[in-house]
Amino acid sequence: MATKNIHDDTIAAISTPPAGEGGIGIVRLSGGSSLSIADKIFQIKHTVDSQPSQDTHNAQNQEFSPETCSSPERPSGFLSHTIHYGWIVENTNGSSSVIDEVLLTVMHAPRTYTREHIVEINCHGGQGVLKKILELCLKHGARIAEPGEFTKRAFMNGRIDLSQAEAVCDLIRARTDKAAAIAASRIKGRLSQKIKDTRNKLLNLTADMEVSLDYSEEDIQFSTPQDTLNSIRSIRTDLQELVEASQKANVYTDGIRVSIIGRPNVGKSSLLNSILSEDRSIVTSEPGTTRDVVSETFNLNGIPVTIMDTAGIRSHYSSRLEYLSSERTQSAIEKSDIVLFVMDASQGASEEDGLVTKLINAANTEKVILVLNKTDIKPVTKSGGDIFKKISREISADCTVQCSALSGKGITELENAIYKISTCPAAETSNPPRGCVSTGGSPDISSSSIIANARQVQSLVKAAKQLEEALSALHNKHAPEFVVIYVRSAIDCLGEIIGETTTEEMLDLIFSKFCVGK
Ligand SMILES: Nc1nc2c(ncn2[C@@H]2O[C@H](COP(=O)(O)OP(=O)(O)OP(=O)(O)O)[C@@H](O)[C@H]2O)c(=O)[nH]1
Ligand SMILES: [Mg+2]
Repeated sequence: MATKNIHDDTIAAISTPPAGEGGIGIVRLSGGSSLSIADKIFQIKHTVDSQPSQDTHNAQNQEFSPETCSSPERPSGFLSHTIHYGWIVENTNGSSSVIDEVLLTVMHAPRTYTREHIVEINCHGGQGVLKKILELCLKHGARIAEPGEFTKRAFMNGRIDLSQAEAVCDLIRARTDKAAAIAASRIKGRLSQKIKDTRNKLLNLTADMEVSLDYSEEDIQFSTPQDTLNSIRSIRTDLQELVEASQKANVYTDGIRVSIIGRPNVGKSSLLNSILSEDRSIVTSEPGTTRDVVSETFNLNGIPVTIMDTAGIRSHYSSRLEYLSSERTQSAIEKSDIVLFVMDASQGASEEDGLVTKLINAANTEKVILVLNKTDIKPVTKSGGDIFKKISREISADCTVQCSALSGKGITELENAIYKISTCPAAETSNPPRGCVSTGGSPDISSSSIIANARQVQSLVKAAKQLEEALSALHNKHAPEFVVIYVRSAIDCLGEIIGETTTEEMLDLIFSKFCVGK
């Protein structure tokens, strides 16, 4: 069954992870020639003992057409949405050799992921087999798929809109259950529906305003300026609430980066190991053990946290290696959403701690936690506490946590502090820093939540801003034509979210982030 949407070229890719071994691997074909390509490489197996026939070359040169569909032995003759057991064979010079024993699924357009004919070959999961089967598909006329091209076709063929397509990528990339729940809600189309409804309301509003403009001479009033103002205000508030809820939730999808900074030997690597409950970074009693950035990602109540242990900050470099290490530490600070400034509570402040303070202030770091480590050796005294309080003020620390990386005391409090700061109120900005989200507290995330991703939030913010302009034009009694221009612009911004008004470059950028085979 062909539809006008089927692309002329058929694409193929390995849809399972591109490295390593797995029990099963999948090669996927999509496009008008999927079935005829499958005809040339698949041989059905009727019994467990049967071997592939040596005479498959007759089937080879036949293109897929309704006439060749009739054979129940060949993929082009299989019923749609059926799965078949057989061999993948390679025919060369009249003889055939077996590549793998497989299950082949046939799905006819348009009831497929891409709305094109799809063939999926479930083979064994070794890279050698997968690459060989892909190579055979290419040899018989398929072209290698670009990243995200199957999903791009689903979008281009109208099966899903852009926000749902992006959600597929977000779901694959989700590192925690909460991130997965957010992506799942977008795949279901809840965000799309909300955006479509809001756009429709604005379209009706502009239609109303334009008609009243056309009949302005005739004293027919379709909606009063006050009605228009109320409607725009309510939609703008709605969009702002969506922006806020999304910013609050996106820390669960985007994650945060936390760096551990301090002078040598204060226990930075010990802290990393204690947080990860793993012997990840080398710890010795010699100052200067860590030379490079050691990073790892862990799940903090649903937030993917990438934590970075760094080389200690020194006042002098005695080697080029130490200098290069310090450059990496600085770059880690700059990449961080939260900095953990670690000090040795048993020793108090030193000249090098002052350098760390300067570095943190120079980097204009958003969030800092002062960590007073080694409290098992000596608890923080009143006079020591005053020094630490002064430092805390100097770096505008969000909080101070006392702990012992050695005994584990205070580590849970430190994790709680990181979590709390990650979900803290953000400054009102159109492009908030990663990891800093809005209006405090853990958001209630489920597959029914409506949450926009960072790109979509930008479009929502732009739309809300245009509505703001429309409101001020109405307030200032500007000509209705101006109001219409702003509202139309807001409609376009919302269109970017679902792909109604998205440019080709935007689409290329969005789909380039996908993995190959999806
Ligand atoms: N008593 C005690 N010792 C600690 C604690 N944390 C770290 N240490 C010890 O302090 C020494 C240095 O620890 P590291 O974790 O390597 O310190 P670092 O800050 O990573 O050091 P560099 O990589 O050299 O900058 C080691 O002997 C640790 O066992 C702690 O909480 N209490
Ligand atoms: Mg270290």
